[in-house]
Order: sequence, then C-alpha cells, then structure tokens
Amino acid sequence: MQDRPVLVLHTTWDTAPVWAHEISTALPELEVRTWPEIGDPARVIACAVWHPPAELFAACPDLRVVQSLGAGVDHLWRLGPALPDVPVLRLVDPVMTERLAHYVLAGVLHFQRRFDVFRRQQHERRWERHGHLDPGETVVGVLGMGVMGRAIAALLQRVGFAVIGWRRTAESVAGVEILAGPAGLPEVAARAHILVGVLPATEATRGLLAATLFAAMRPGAFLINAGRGEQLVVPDLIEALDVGRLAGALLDVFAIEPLPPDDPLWAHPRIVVTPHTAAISNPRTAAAAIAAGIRAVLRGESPPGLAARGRGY
Ligand code: OXD
Repeated sequence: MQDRPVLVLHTTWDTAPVWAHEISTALPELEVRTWPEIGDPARVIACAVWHPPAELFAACPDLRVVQSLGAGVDHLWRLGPALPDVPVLRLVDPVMTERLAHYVLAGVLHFQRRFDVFRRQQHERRWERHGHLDPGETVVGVLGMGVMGRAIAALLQRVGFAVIGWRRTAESVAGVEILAGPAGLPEVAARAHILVGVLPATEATRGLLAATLFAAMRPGAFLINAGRGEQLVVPDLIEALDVGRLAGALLDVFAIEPLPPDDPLWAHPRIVVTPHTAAISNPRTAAAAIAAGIRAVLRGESPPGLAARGRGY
C-alpha cells in the first residue's frame, strides 16, 4: 500500500517495535512510523504517544488526532501550547482496566489480611498471628469513579468488600454509594479502612492526599495510590505513618519517575513501592482500542476516551 496517511508512534518504553506492529495490524489504513523517522510530515495525520517531545508536534502540522498510550493524558497537557488543538484520546482498554482492578484487589487483600505485619514480623523471625476484619466488614473508599474506579468497585464487591466511592460530581454509579465534591471527601476518608486513589491529574487533585485528608481517616487505615504521584504530599504521608495515624501505604505512582534511589519512600517499613506497574498498557489489546478511537475521531465522532482540556482528563 503506497502513500497511506501516517501515524507517528513515540514511547519512552523499549517496546516500540511491538507497539508499531500491533497498531499497524489493527489500523492497516495508516502507515505506522516511529519518531523521529516520520517521513513526509504532510502525510502524518495521527500520533500515538507516551511523554512525547514538543518537537514531534512542531514537525507534524497536519495532525488530526493525538492518542495517549496510557490511561492518563497529563503528559500531554504538560506540553501547553505545543500540543495542537485536536482531539486527544485517553487509552481506554478493558484489559488495562482489569489489570488496574487486580492491582488494587491485591493491595486491598495485602492490607486486609495483614501481610504488611507478617512481612515485618518475618524480618524478626517472629511467629505471631493476628485477627483481621473480613471483607464484608472492610470498607474500601475509591477516590475517582471513572471507568477505572467503577471496575475496581465492581471487583472488590464481587470479593465481598464494602465499597464506597468519591467523585467530583454527584453522578450516581449503579450499586455503589457515591459521596461527591469537597464535602463528600472527609466522609469517605472517615468511613474507609482502605482508601484507594485512582484520580486523574488535574489542578483540583494535586496535593489532595495530604495531612487534612489523613487526619480525617480512621486511625490505622491504609492508603493505596495508583492515580498520580503529584496527588500525594509525601512528607504528610510519612508523618501520618510514623505517628501511627495510618498503618500502611501502597504506592504505584510518584511525582518523579523512576523514583530516585535515595528517595525515603523506598526504605519506609510501612510503604510498599511498585514501579508504575498497576495497569501497564498491553500493546495487543490497546491497539484494538486505539484503532477504534482513531477511526471514530476521523469519522467526526466522539469516542469514549475523548479527553476534555478544560476538565483535565
Ligand atoms: C497511566 C497508565 O496513565 O499507566 O498512568 O496508563
């Protein structure tokens, strides 16, 4: 096929060839080229990117759609005016959503079954049993009830956990009690044994996981953050853990990634660090979602992952 329109791929991962192959297979009407080998810029109409350089957009003046290779689009908004005013798509892939839900379930079970305590005891070769709350007695508060939050809530409910959700607007979610807006946040915090953050990065969520919220939480509660690192005020978390206000945290996202080797989070006995691995994009299944989204935008439609600049996600 000659002279097809071009999709430019850019990732910071070492899996670019796999992505190129999968997207080419799912979207054969476009030629996939990997940045910076873009060929004739006039043929570039789409890009699929993760943390792209601003020069990519300057080099491709006829872009009609920008697809994120991750669930978040904050890496794109960060480029400011360098990002062209064209539809921007979040990656909404059911496999990624399921991966994130499994990650949160694993974290919830880790704390609910007190693996955190047993891990510490193992270092001391200490054989000591502890009781724990059963799932039905354990309230999990999910902050962020979009596609991901709803999938997490459904999975946790299937295992028997009591789930409540928090979101910016008061829209209801079938089967989950929702508390909304600034007034709802302290209530979710006060009721949850385990608080799970899967919020998008916006001005409103920056620094939300901080001392005021921790003070509203149940003594001995746990925090899981798989949203964005900038939402967590790290010194506030460390203080809350050190004084026993919170009992443990599982963190997958950080303001600086990779987390620098000298960061105190690595060594804290009550913190589990995972390397932004909760919902790694799966090139094969993501490619199908990417093809569907890009085709829809090119037909002039608004697919499910369409992000809104003003809203921030
Ligand atoms: C993200 C992702 O956006 O992992 O953080 O997809």
